[in-house]
Amino acid sequence: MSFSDKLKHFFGLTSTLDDDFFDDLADMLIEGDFGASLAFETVDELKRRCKKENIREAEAARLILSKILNEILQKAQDQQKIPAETGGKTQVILLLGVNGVGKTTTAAKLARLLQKDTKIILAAADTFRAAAIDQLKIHGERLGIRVIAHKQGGDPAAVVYDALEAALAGRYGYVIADTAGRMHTKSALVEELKKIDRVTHSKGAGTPEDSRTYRWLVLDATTGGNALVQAETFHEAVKLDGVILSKMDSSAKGGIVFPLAAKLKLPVLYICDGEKYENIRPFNADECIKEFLG
Ligand SMILES: Nc1nc2c(ncn2[C@@H]2O[C@H](COP(=O)(O)OP(=O)(O)O)[C@@H](O)[C@H]2O)c(=O)[nH]1
Ligand SMILES: [Mg+2]
Repeated sequence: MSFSDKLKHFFGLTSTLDDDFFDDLADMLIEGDFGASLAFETVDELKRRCKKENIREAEAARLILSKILNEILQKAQDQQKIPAETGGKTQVILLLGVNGVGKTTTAAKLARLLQKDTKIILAAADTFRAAAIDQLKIHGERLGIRVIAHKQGGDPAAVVYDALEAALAGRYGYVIADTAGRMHTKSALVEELKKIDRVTHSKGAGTPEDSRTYRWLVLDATTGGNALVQAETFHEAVKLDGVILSKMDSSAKGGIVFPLAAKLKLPVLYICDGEKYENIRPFNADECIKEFLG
C-alpha cells in the first residue's frame, strides 16, 4: 500500500476526532517525512481549527488538513524563482547535491525541458571523475545539446567560465552546470561556489544583469529525513534558490516538501519521477497535496 493510500485509509477508518486520532495522525505525518516538529505543529493547528469550526467528521478534518498543507507550501512558493523568462540574458543554473542524488540526470532532463524555449549549454563542472564528464557528454549527444567540458581534475569554476563565455557569445538562454557531489568540508564547498560566483559575475559582458546564477539543490526524495539535513547544510553554507526533488517514483512519500517549505522557506521547483528524460515536471502545490493525502 502506498503512503497516500495508507493516509486515505486512516481517514476512512476514523469515526471520532479524539486524541487518539490526532496522535495517530502525527505519527503518520512523521512516517511521511514531515519531521517531528512540523508534524506536531500541523496536528496542533488542525486540532485548533477543528475545535473552532466544530468539526466532527474525518472527511471535513481532511479538507482542513489539506488547507493547512496548502498554506505551508504557499510560504515557499511565493518566492519561487524559476527563471522562465530569460529576456535575452544568460542564466546560470548550478545543480548542487551529494553523490548519487541525480544531479547529472536532472541536468539533462532540465536542459531538454528548457530547450523548448531557448538555447542551452551544459557545463561539466563535476570534474572530479572522468566518468561524470562522459556521462554528461553522452546526454548532450543524445539531446543535441552543446556540452562544455575540461579534463578530469580541472577547475570547475573555469568550466563554468568557459560555458558562460560561449553562452553569451552565442546568445544562449541558460548554462546548466552539473557539479561534483563531494562535500568533504563545508568551507571547501563555499570556496568553490564563491569562485564560480566570481567568474560568472566577471563574465557579465558589460552589466551584471547579463547573467544571474541560481543555486538549485537536487535531493533524492527517497532519503526522507536525511534529505532535509542535506538541504539545511547546503542552505547554511551557500544560500540556495530552490530545490529539485528526484526519484519521486521510487517509494518516496512526498512529505519532504512540507518541512522544506515550512522550516527552510525553500521552494520546490521541479519533481523528477523516473530515469527517462521526460520524467520531470514543474512542481505544483495542489497536485502535490492531492498525491500526498490520497
Ligand atoms: N528512479 C529514478 N532514478 C533516478 C532519478 N533521477 C536519477 N536517477 C538515477 O539515480 C542514479 C544517480 O543519478 P546521477 O544523475 O548519476 O546522480 P549524481 O551523482 O547526483 O550526478 C542513476 O542511476 C539515475 O538513473 C529519478 O527521478 N527516478
Ligand atoms: Mg553526476
